[in-house]
Parts: sequence; C-alpha cells; structure tokens
Amino acid sequence: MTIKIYSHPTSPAGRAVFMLTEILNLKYEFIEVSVMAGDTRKPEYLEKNPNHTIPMIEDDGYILIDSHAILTYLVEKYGAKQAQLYPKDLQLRSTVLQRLFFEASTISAAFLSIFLEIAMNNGPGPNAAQLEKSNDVYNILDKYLSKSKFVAADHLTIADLACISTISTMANVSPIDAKYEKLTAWYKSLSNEEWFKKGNLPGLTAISQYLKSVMEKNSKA
Ligand SMILES: N[C@@H](CCC(=O)N[C@@H](CS)C(=O)NCC(=O)O)C(=O)O
Repeated sequence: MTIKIYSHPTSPAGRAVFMLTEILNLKYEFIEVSVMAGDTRKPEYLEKNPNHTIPMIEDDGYILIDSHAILTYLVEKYGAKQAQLYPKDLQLRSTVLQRLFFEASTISAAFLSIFLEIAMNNGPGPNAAQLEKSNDVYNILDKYLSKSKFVAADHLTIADLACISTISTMANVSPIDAKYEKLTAWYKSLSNEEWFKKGNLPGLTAISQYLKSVMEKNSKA
C-alpha cells in the first residue's frame, strides 16, 4: 500500500520529508493540505491529527505526525540500504536525535517568530531580537559543522535534512553572514544535490517569493 503524505510544498517540516523520499526513492501519494486555507482545522483532519500540523503520514492505516518522527520512521522502515541516514550506533544516533530536537525546538522557533512577524504582524522584516536569535542558530550550527562534515556526523543524516529545510527558508529573511564559513559551505554543498532540488527547492522558492512580496508591501505601508 502506498504511503500518503499530507503536507504543503511551502512547509519547511514537510520539505524535510520530501527530501528524504527523494533519497530513498520512495513512492507516495501526496495530499495537499493548506494551513492558510484552514485545512488542518477541518474535523476530518483533526480526527487523524488533533495537533493540527503538517506534515503527517499514513502508512497502511498507521498515522504519524511531526517531521522528525516521520524521518526516523521512514529510514527505519524503508531505508535498509541507506541506514547510515539514521545510524544504529548509539552515540551517533543520539547525536542525530539531539540535532533533530535542536531543530524542533530552537531552529524552528527562530524561523516561526520571523515568519509571524512578517506574515501576521505586518513587519517589514525580522526585528533586532529575531535577527540575533537566527544568528545564534547559525553560530551553533557553524560550531557543530566545525566538528563534523555534516551536522551530526561525517556523513549525511536525517538531521541535515531537518536543518537545511528550515535554514534555507530562514536565510532568505535573515541572510547567513559569510563569517559562518562551515555553515555556508554545508548549505552550498547540500543545495547542489538532486534531492534538494526536487524535494526542497520548489516549495522554498514559493515561500521565499511570498515572504519577499509581503515584506515589500509591509515596508511601504
Ligand atoms: N514539529 C512539527 C512542526 C510542524 C508545523 O508546525 N507545521 C506547520 C506548517 S510548517 C503547521 O502545520 N502549522 C499549523 C498549526 O500549527 O496549526 C514538525 O516538525 O512536523
């Protein structure tokens, strides 16, 4: 039975999952769910996901929400040939989990705050505190990347997918300073990958254009 993925191309969390499906060459049925249009608050969606978020997957009747949990599930179930994406080694796996939790708590919060400032608060862009927070995130990732080639290990893991989807989105509204050399190089190298171009770029381009146009409108108001 084909996995169903409920998401929207612009969702950073959803794009992390789409990049993984490209890497695993996983076939799925895409069900477009728009937060903006209120789809996640409809009774039939809330029945499956009371947390009213995207992405969500349905695998032969099993429902799972949260991109980080979905990434681990998909590699465990469908990624036998690419098991290094979620390493079995306890310490490596724990570092991957720590980076996933860092994304879920700190990186996502930094971006959400900026997104709300622009989309809901009519801000012309991130305010000083939000810029400071995003730069703190860049600095932390730069430090991680000076210890290993990728954010959690010397090879690609699902932590990179979780981080690059949000970082690539946030970088459009809070640019990454060139002084974060490791982070800049990591971003550049991942963005050359086919799975990035197919799984991340289309939605990233759409949300970037949206944010740019709202920022322009807000700065004229
Ligand atoms: N930790 C969750 C966050 C998901 C999330 O916040 N998704 C947003 C869209 S990018 C959403 O569904 N927002 C609607 C809501 O929270 O009601 C994940 O990684 O899946």
